[in-house]
This record gives sequence, C-alpha cells and structure tokens, in this order.
Amino acid sequence: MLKPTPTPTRELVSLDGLWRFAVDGPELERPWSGRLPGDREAPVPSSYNDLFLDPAVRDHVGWAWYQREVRVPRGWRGERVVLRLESATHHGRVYVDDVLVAEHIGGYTPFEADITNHVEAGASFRLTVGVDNELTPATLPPGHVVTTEDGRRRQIYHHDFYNYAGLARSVWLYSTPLEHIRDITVVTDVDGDAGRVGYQVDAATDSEVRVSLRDAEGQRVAESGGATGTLTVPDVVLWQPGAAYLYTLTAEVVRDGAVVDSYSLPVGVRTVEVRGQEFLINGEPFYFTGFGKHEDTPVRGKGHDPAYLVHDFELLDWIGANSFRTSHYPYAEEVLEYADRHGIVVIDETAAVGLNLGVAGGMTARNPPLTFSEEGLGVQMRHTHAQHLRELIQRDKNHPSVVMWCIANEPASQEEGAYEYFEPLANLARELDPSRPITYTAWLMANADNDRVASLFDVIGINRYYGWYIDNGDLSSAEAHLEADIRSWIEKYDRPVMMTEYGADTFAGLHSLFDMPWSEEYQVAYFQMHHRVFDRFPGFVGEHVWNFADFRTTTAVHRVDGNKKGIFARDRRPKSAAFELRRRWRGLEGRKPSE
Ligand code: GCB
Repeated sequence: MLKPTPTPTRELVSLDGLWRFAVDGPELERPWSGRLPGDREAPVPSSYNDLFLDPAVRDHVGWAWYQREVRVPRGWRGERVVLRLESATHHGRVYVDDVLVAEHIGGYTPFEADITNHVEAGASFRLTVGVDNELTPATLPPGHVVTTEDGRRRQIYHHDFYNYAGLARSVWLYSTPLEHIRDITVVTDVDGDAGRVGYQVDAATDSEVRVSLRDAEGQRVAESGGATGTLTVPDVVLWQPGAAYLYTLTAEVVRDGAVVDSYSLPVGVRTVEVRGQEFLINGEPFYFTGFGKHEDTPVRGKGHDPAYLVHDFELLDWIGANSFRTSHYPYAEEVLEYADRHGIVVIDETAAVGLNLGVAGGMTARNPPLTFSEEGLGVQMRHTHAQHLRELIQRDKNHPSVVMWCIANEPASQEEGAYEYFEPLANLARELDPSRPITYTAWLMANADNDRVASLFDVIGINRYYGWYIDNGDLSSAEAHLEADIRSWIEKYDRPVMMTEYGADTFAGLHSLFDMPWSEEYQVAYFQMHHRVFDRFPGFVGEHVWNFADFRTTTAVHRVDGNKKGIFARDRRPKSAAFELRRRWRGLEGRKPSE
C-alpha cells in the first residue's frame, strides 16, 4: 500500500486540523447525515481522550464522531479521488455526505476509500468519520466491556498502556490518474560490490511500466522496463545502521510515449540474515541497543507529533541506541521514514499484545480459560491476527529500517494450543515476506522449558523483570535468576536470543542510598546488574530496555500516574539511568563491549 505523496501525476491535500467532534449518545441517530451537534472541536491527528475535561469523553466506550467539510480541488476533474486515513483506533467508518465509503477494523494501520464516484472536482462534501474504541475478544488488542452497577460501560483489557482512541494520525485526500500504480514491492540484495534491487510494480493498467533508480545526488544509476525485474547498482552504497543511504526508485506508467502515472519511493540497499546464533545486517553481526517504545505524549495521547518524533530520535542518538521496537503496535509511517533516513534499526510489531488471559494488567486473573482455546480467544482471533499481519507487512515491507517482524508481544506461549495458533501465522509472515526474520517476545512465565512456540521463530526475544516483578529489591538473587534464565534459552535453541524488555519503575527525582525500588539509584543498579549478566553471553544479540519514556496506562494499584519504567520521563527529561545507558551504549557502538 503506497503512502500518498505528491508526484508529477498525483496531488495531495492534508485534511489535518480541527474537526467537529462528538461522542456517541442517544441524541445522535445518524451522525453522518447532518452537522454534528454541540460545539466541540478535536484536532487531527490526536487521540481525543485527554483533550477535554469531561470524564464522559475520557472514559467513553463506543463510537465517537469527527466531521469536517472538504473541497475537492477543481483541477482534479477526470482523476481518481481517494481518501486515506493513516489510522482510526480501533474501528473506523467513513461517510461522504450520507454514503458509507469505507470501514476498517484495526487501530494502527491505514485504509482508503476511492470516492471518485461520490464527489465532484471543485465541489465540497461533508466528511464524517466514526471511530469505535471498543476492544472485544476478537480485536487486537483484545478486551471486553463490563457494565458497572450504576449502568456505565467500562473497557477491560489485558495490556497496561492506556486505550487511547480517535484519529491519531493524518487524514489525506489525494488524486491519482485512472491508469495508476497500485503498489510497489522492493527487495534488495548485495552481490560483491553491486547492489540488486528486485522490484514488482502492481499497476491498474496494461500500459508499459518503466522503472529507474537514482542515487542520493540524483544521478540515474539503473533502469529497467516491465512490471517486475531487478535493477543492478554498481559500487552500491549500502544502507547501514547509523549510516543511512537512500536511493530513489521511480516507477512510471507510460502510454503512447507519455508518462500517465509516476510514483517515487526511497530504497535502502541492505541485507538481513540470521545465521546460527547471529543476527547479521549486511553480513556483519549486529547487536541491538535501544528500547521498546510507545507512541505516547501528554495531551495528544497516541497522536503523531513531528516535534516528539524529532526529539525522540535526538535522544536515541544521544544515548547511543541503534534500534527500537514498535511495541505494541505499528507506529505512524512517518516514524519508519525517519528511521530509514537516519539509520535507526526497527523491529516492527503487530498490535498482538494481551494474547494472554492469565494476565490482567500485570496481575494474575482468577481461573481464566486457556488463551488459545475456543472458550478463550477463539478462532476469530486467528483471522484478526492474520489480517493485522498482512496489513503491517503490506504497509512496511519497503522500509530498509525494518529488519524483523515481531508477530506478538508476550502471548501465553507456554499454554496448550499456542503452537497450533502461531504456526500458521509464522508461515503467513514468511510467505508474505521471505526476506525478513520473524520474532515474538516471551513473557516471564514462558521459559526455555515450557515455551511451545520458540522453534517457529528466527530470533527469540525475552521480556524479563528480575529485580522488579520478581526479586524486587534483591538484585543479587535477581542476577542469579537472570543468568540461569538466559543460559537456558541459549543452550536450548541454536538461534539468536535478545532481551526485548527489562526495566524497573522509577519515580524521577526520588533518591536513595539503599537498594530502594522506585529510586533513580535502584534503576541504575538494576541496569548495571543486567549488563554484567548480558556480557557473560557472547551469543546474546541485543538489549532493548523497557521503556524509552514513562507512558500513560490504565489505572492499577501498581501504576503511579502511569508506567514509570521510562529512561526518560514522559516529558523526555532524563533519569539518572539515561547517563548509565549512554556510557555503555556509546562505548558499544553497536557491538558488545568485549569485542
Ligand atoms: C510487559 C509488557 C509491557 C508492560 C511491562 C511492564 O511485560 O510487555 O507492555 O508495560 O511489562 O512494565 O509491566
């Protein structure tokens, strides 16, 4: 799925800005059929939850409505007109005047509506978008709604981050010619000094397709004809972690010698491979340093914000992180584009978090059914999961920064039924993208002995909280337990193992001379202990701290104004541990200290 961008044959209008806004209620029968009542306005992109002071908005469960007028540029007569929503969390319905033109379930991937037959160039229309934040046993992430004694609906879910909702990413109106390029897929390889760019152009036409590649200076370095082929780049400059280099691939549809459609895509030439216990980028062992992140900022919630985007990447650079994981859902595509341009490596994750009925917000639930049984999440979840996987790979397949797909975070992988659930998904990921390794993250209760799914994946990610949820305040026991745990995975599986989560809640500004959990000193000591242990394992392939920054969560007794495992506070000020990580990672430069 091509991200809309202006080209010589395509135009783009941003629909970001203030829209009319209302949450659903009995007075709203067909909200799309006229002007939304009330005077509320909400910005796009932004989650809506923290904007207003009305708890009825913040705690709303169900549909909320956005509306604005849109004028189609008058020059678009004879063109295809497309609406594109980068996301609608978690279920979106789009109306052009009174007509439903698109519906999409899944809160973190884009969807489009071809509205050519519903609009006229030069005229305006009423655009209404409904977004439903309800999580059910069949959605990703899963959840369910309970009715309180006083009749309110409350959303329950099994992950800790707050269920922000709304139009958190951009909305676009764009034009394409009728004969147009639908999609482009690029897979790169390296052969000696030459780069190979395999491409496939999916075009809604039988006219000729032409493809060319330019280097960063704009010099044409390769060209080819036909919808499928391989471009060879002599003396290729590789896309490297920390040293991004991007070519530009341009695909054109040509009829009678004239270009009727044209689309350009940045291309980084690099290889990714798992060999034995090593993770290789461009044939070189790569050691991941960095974080699990969240899209989370004050007021905007999960709303994409280019200022935080730039600032977060500045902080990644300052601290010496070479990578991050898009925990626990696909991030705005602008984030991946920025990573492509700045040489940051990404593990790209689906929204499959909370596939674990034994956990409810970090605590053990009472007698839950087996997660992957019919009484548990059931067969519908497999379809949902497959759809999420398809849409993630479809959107992100061309980003050189993305080196691995993470199929799920902390599923109940030790439970009966887990292998049967994940086998088809692992196969699907490999079929959709044979060029990238796949991973998942194993939770605390899934160990090398009882985990049932690790053999399906190329890389094993382990999330461990020794010294926090286990051995809290006792770092010496934690050290022994951590070491034994890592050793058991490495000895059992001949494949790369990395730490995908480790962290300790820390209240910025709280200090102690003792090993006191929640203090900044304890967080520092916690990381020092972990790093001592990691360095005892030459086969280990990386360390991703949980979390980059403090983030908003659902309320829970073990959450003080959110999750405080951030290395940076929610406003991005550093805690003491930031300096500790910087010392280590700046010295590592993508390798282990021992190398
Ligand atoms: C985990 C989850 C993550 C939580 C974290 C925590 O294992 O993967 O989403 O935020 O623990 O802090 O409890």
